[in-house]
Amino acid sequence: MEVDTIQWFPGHMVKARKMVQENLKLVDIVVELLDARIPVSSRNPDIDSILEKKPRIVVLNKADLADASQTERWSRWFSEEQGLQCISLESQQGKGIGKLVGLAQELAVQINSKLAAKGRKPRAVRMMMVGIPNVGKSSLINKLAGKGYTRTGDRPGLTRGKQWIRVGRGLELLDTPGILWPKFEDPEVGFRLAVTGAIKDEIINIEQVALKLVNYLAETTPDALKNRYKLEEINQDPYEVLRVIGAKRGCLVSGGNVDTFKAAVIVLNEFRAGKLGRFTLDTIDYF
Ligand SMILES: Nc1nc2c(ncn2[C@@H]2O[C@H](COP(=O)(O)OP(=O)(O)OP(=O)(O)O)[C@@H](O)[C@H]2O)c(=O)[nH]1
Ligand SMILES: [Mg+2]
Repeated sequence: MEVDTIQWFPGHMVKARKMVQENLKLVDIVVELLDARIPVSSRNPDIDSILEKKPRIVVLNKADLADASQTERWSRWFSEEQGLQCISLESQQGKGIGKLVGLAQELAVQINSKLAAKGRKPRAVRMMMVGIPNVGKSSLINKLAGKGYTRTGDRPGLTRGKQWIRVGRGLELLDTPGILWPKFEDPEVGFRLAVTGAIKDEIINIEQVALKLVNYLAETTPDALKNRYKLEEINQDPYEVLRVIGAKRGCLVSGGNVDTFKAAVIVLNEFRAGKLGRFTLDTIDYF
């Protein structure tokens, strides 16, 4: 995929960063939400300078869509090489939420014991979530705010106008997440963000992304492609592969030609929904 297939708005990046920095002042802990399929590509490249020394938990979300052993390796890499607490989650189903609350509560205890050492009273510890578009921030907030959790009202003073959700004893979550734009000028990163659904379909070239996906699958896991679309063999030309898939799925335009755009949409949507299997696109050799 060429760089110019994506329209890039640097203005958004600056605005989003400012907003995150404003909210950062109100919280004690940050949850950095990443897509388990692309733990590097879904990371804001300036994250360390934005968050500075704020205690942080890295969450690899959408673990249900990623390769399990890769997720395990990435988790260890984040904790062993980056010194960051890291867990994996499935926000949509709510799987693993307890782990997150548990970790945050451990941090809260540490934060309060530091306060106590300075002679200050314990207080609710607050956290916020940051992540790129579509990574699952709202899903995670909804799960955290769901049954058994209560939303706390506005508090005058310091946190004026902000809504907090009580997510555990002594722990509150800011209910507006911070959006951090990924860095998608790099064509490979752009492809990975597009194929996982982080960049709006309106601003990507869907057919080009699907062609690149077909190439990727043909190279790495041809059986996934063959099984899903009942292909005897995979043509070297990805465009031809799309045509065959389109024909099988009845994507035709007048004159009997195959609508490869429709075929591209099908392949992309099915890949994103995990119907071709579980994939980690940012892979790591870490044992
Ligand atoms: N398979 C799977 N899908 C998920 C998971 N978490 C979220 N999703 C889906 O991903 C999509 C985006 O989720 P949101 O929670 O809206 O993401 P967001 O980060 O709030 O997105 P923006 O508000 O646009 O920045 C939705 O279709 C969710 O259902 C997950 O763990 N697994
Ligand atoms: Mg959202």
